Amino acid sequence: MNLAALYHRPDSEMAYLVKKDDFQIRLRTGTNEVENVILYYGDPYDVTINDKKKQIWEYQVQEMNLQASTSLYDYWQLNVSVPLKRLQYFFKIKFRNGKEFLYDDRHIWSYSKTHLENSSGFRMPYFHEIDRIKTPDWVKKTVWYQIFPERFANGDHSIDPKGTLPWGSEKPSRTNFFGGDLQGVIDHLDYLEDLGINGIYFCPIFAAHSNHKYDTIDYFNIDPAFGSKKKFKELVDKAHERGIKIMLDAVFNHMGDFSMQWQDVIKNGEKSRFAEWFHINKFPVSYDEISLEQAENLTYEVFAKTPHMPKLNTANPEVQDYLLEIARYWIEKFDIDAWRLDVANEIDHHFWKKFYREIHKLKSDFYVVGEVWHSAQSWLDQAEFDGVMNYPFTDAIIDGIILNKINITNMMDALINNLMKYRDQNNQVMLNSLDTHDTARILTLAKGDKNRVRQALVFMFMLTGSPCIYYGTEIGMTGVPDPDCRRCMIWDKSQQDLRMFNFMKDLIAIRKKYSKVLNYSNITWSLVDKGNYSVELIRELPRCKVQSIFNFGKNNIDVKVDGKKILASNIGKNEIAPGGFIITVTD
Ligand code: ARE
Repeated sequence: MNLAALYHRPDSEMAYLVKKDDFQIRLRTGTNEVENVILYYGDPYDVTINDKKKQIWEYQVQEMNLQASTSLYDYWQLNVSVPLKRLQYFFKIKFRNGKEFLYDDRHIWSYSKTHLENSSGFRMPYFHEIDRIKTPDWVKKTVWYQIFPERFANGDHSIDPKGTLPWGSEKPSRTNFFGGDLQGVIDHLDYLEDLGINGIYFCPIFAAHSNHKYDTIDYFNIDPAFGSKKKFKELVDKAHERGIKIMLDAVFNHMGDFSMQWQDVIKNGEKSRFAEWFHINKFPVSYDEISLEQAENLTYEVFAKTPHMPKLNTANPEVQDYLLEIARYWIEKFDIDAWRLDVANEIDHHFWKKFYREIHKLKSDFYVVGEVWHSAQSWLDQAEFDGVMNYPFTDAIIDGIILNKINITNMMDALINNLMKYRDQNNQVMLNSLDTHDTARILTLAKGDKNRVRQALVFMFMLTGSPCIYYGTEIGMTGVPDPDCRRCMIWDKSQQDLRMFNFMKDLIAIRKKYSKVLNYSNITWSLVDKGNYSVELIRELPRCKVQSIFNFGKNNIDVKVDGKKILASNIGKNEIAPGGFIITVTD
């Protein structure tokens, strides 16, 4: 009996309000050790005085469900309604060896009448609706498409930067330009609408020096090589007409070194009115044409080791006001729907709390997603972001299905552990990708095995969270990590993988049509047969059950909802890969 594996924490992802009166409780136990868990719960003030003048708490009991299992832990879950907005509770845990234990706020002790009478329940003293974590519903129905603007399409050659190369004529480098712009995106909105995506996630579009624009010069203007504010307004309006939402990239951890603010610091040193906008350790700042190798000797803080990206001091009220003004400006003037927060994990919580509050005064259903490559509880628990770029999710699927670096048991463990770190409402709006502008493309990682890519995509689309396709994945583009993963989009149809395009189109249509079912957070994972690495994903829904069986050796993908086949993709015999999907939904 592994009592040390028992874990619960109130007012966290283990005990929280999902909806107004719907309280979800999770309990962790050692895997396969526990026969059942009974929840004792009720109103802390429901007490009677017995004949010995002792206060006896009156409670209800309900059995918890086994929600998910990993190699180490079982996760039990139960939703209870709490009309009185307060709750006291504890667990009675029956181990398979018959021993029973009470687990409450102060004890893990054997179950006995005495212990029951002297228990101290876990408490949720009062549920304030204002404290409940809320996330935008529309994101649960969104399939995103990530665009690296310089490489999507060149729609206006009159604004090509100096030295622009012919489209796709060379491999991308850290410094070359191909003239991608906003007109190019507008020209292809029909293409995107046909593909079926309903959200565009733009990498930075504000005035900046580089081809990636993460070294911002002016947050209040569109980069001249991309177009104008007028052109951006046209793009947003035309996207919204098509039901496509727009997410921009907020680069608030640092600015570019060609920005007016940093140039003033260079010129005026500590007398600069922006001296306190940055983290400067010594004046004059060591700055000239610094090579990366000299980055160690910088007298100011930067992003990573990049001298061209001086880090902003977001604890400075002036900087806060400046960044909040930017965030508000693009919402109020251009009606954008979401911000992706660059290097979100290196900016202070104090600023993000202010940011999230201010933004939602303008649009209550605005979507805020942080770039955090690791566990992100400290931001999501505090309602600083709605979700994060779910890289732990990405890496688990890549390592499990694409690279076979880990077996399916490890993959499921990683996915479940990641899921159990967050509340349902955060899990449902995670930004789920298989590749991005910072990573190798999925088809390159799969060494050209399109069947494997399709399986990974189906798996991703069947899971909780908002799927995001990196531009070009739908037509089979390849690329090793940045800058090679940022090649020019291929528009020559003869060079596009149209089979993959049609597959993606089907998959996106399914995801959108069945997003309520597929994004349902209450899922139970179980490993059907570790020997053959089969994994069964069961979603118990009010009206139907979603059963996804992943096992090796199959080579077709069938998706059925209520028994009706809605996606059949018989992967060609010559592409049989050690893996396949059968997704069936049975009544
Ligand atoms: C590029 C190369 C660098 C090179 C630099 C030289 O990637 O290796 O040293 O050029 O200039 C932007 C550009 C990049 C550029 C970078 C720096 O897009 O092309 O780098 O600026 O000039 C970590 C951070 C994460 C960050 C990545 C890049 O945690 O926030 O590194 N991602 C964002 C954007 C980037 C952008 C920036 C930040 C800067 O998405 O596109 O880069 O604004 C592990 C770690 C992660 C790490 C990840 C990638 O998984 O866990 O923390 O991400 O690897 O390295």
